Amino acid sequence: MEIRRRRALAMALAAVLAAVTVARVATAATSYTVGAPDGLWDMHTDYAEWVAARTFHPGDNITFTYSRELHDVVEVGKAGYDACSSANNVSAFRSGNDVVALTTVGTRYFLCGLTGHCDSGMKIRVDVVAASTGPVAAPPTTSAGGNVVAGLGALVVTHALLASISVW
Ligand SMILES: [Cu+2]
Repeated sequence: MEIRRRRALAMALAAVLAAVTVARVATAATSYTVGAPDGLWDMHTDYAEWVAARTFHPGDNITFTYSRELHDVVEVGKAGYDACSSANNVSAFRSGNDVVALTTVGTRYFLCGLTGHCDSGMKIRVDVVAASTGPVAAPPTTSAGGNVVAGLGALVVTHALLASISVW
């Protein structure tokens, strides 16, 4: 009984370690240059199309690259994004190479604060979603369940043996 328990514990630990390893691989940080490779932070790039082709996870970061004389970057809330208003901005950047960390799950809104630029489409909405763990985490769970079934099977056999012995 004691040996079986230790074995089950070891199997469970192995499953947890495997799951942790998979989770680390799945959450590897990615850096994106906004608009690249076909554009940048400018007046021509279709940002809705750009974000639609990518999936952003916590830990990733996005970099706005542009000429400081021509543009800037203002992070706003949804209302500011919809109205192209930077009046209640969350933060403002104007280095020309601004790295923004996407630390948590949620939606971030950015626009260019120069007059008319946001209205011309220079605005971007970034949805940060949790890294998927479903399909990749499934194998360890299945193997742990298999061990439980095997353990129960051994238990049933042991009981059957004991029963046959007591008959004798
Ligand atoms: Cu601009």
